[in-house]
Amino acid sequence: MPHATHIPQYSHVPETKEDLDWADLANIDLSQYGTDEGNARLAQQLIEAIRTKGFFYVTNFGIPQEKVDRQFALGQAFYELPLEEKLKYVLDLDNGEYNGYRPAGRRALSGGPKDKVEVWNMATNDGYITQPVPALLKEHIDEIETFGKSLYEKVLNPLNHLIALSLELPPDFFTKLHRWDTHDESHLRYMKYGKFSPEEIAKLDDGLWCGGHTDMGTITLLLRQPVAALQIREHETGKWKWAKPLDGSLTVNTCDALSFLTGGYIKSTIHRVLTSGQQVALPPADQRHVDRLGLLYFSRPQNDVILKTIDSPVLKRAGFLQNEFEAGGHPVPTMGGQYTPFLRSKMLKAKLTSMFSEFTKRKQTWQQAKVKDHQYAKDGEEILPGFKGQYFK
Ligand SMILES: O=C(O)CCC(=O)C(=O)O
Ligand SMILES: [Fe+2]
Repeated sequence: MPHATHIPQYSHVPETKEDLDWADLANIDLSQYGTDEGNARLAQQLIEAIRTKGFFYVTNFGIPQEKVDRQFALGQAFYELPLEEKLKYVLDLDNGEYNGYRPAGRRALSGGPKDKVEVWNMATNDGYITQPVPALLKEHIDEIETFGKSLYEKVLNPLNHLIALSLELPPDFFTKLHRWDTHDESHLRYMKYGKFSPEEIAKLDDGLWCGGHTDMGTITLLLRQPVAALQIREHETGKWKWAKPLDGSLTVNTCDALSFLTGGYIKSTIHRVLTSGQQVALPPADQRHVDRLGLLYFSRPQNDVILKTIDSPVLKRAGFLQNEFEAGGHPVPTMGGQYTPFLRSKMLKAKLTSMFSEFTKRKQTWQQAKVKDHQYAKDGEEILPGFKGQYFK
């Protein structure tokens, strides 16, 4: 048997000592989950958190920190592979393909420098990672799949259950739209934000690693990230606040599909990631010298889910009866996925892809577009009739 590559341990940088304007987020303590009384209390707390701030913490979710840190270690080892090796896993990014490697430098930031964000997505679409992966990760594929599945079972299923309760729906309403062994576009991600040199920092006009945006699926899970750079825009006040890393927690936000399905009662949360620049904010000085490694799970409903407003007594009472597709009299898309015809002609391929793909693929194509001169060039472009791709400031 070949010798498995040694994966060095990952050590997180210390948290910043700066006193930033932190968001005050609710904590969904899953040790209270499982009894009728506990579930009712958590469901109430959760829907309030979702509707006021859009972000919340989850704690006591039953995955030990060593398992989380092993994933950070694997992510670190992946990013240390030679660039030529990583480039073997680049996809057809221009046509919205997602699961694989996205190199840094696809977009110019305002002021000139190119972005330094690298992304490695692993699809768990039918319960297994089926895409090509480098040998380094192949050796650990069971461990990676088990980790993804544990987030699905221990965090996503309970949260989906609690959201259903808060909307007075059957308890399995949302879990049925997210079966582990059915095709969807959920994925686990290792993400790297490379640091900028002081000279590059001086050139940047705004300090965004990634502009204000919303995510596409149901819920995004962010494993505790000690480098302060994530900011959220509170629904209540419209103010940008820093997300503080809380020990042993996940930072969680709600996304586009959940907003469509609830006619906007649950909003897709706006958030952004700061780098270093003059106009927006400087990241804490004590963390400016490090690369920021991220570990995230993006949960999405199955591809055949139609994104129409669901029938819930709570939504009816509150008057949330139509999403933007329905209100505008537009066709309601499905969550949709990977329609990519095998064609030589790039132009024909792009045209057919855009004609037949539904929500996910269309938004991915918009989001991944190469941008030469400014990162907001695609702001406001129509992705589907009734829905625009937007960057929020
Ligand atoms: O890295 C983070 O803190 C958040 C990343 C993010 O918002 C995204 O990739 O959609
Ligand atoms: Fe995001």
